[in-house]
Amino acid sequence: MEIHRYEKLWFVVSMLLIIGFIATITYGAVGAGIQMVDDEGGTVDPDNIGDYEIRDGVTFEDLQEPQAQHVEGNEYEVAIQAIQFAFIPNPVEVPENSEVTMYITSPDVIHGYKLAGTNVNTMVIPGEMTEITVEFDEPGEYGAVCNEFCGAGHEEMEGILRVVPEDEWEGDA
Ligand SMILES: [Cu+2]
Repeated sequence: MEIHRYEKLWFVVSMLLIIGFIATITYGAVGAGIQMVDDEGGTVDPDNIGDYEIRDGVTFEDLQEPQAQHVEGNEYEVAIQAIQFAFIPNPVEVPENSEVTMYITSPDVIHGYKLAGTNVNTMVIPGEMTEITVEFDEPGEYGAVCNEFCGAGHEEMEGILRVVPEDEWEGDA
C-alpha cells in the first residue's frame, strides 16, 4: 500500500504530539512532587485538634508554637491551624538551613496554605492532617495566604513565615 509522503509526515507529527502530551501529564503527576492530601495518618477530630498524636508522645498542640520545634540534625516541625479567618500561630519562625515538616489542619472548613514565592501550596481539609516538608536555605520572610475560598473573611486570611538567620535563632536547636 502506498502512503503519501505528507500523510506519513502528519502521522509522525501527531504521534509525537500524543507522546508529548502523555509525557507532560506524567511529569505533572509524578515528577513535580505533587501529592494528594490523604488520610494515611488517620483522621483528625476537628473539635479536638490539639490532642491529635502526630507521633508517639507528640501531639499537635506540642508543635503549635510560634517557633518550630527541633527534631534532630537540621529537622524541625511546626503545626498550624487554619481557621476562619486566620492561621494559628502567626507569625511562624524557622531557622535558616532547616528542613521543616509542617502539619496543617482545620477545625471548620476547607482552607489552603500557600507560601508566596515558593512552591509550597496545599489544601487544608477538616478531618485530615496535611503534612509537607520544606527546605529553607536562606533567611527571609514569606507571606502565607489561604487560596481556597473559605467564607466572608477569606481575603483577610494571611500569615507570615519568617526564616531566621542561624545566629539569631532563639528557638529550640
Ligand atoms: Cu481560609
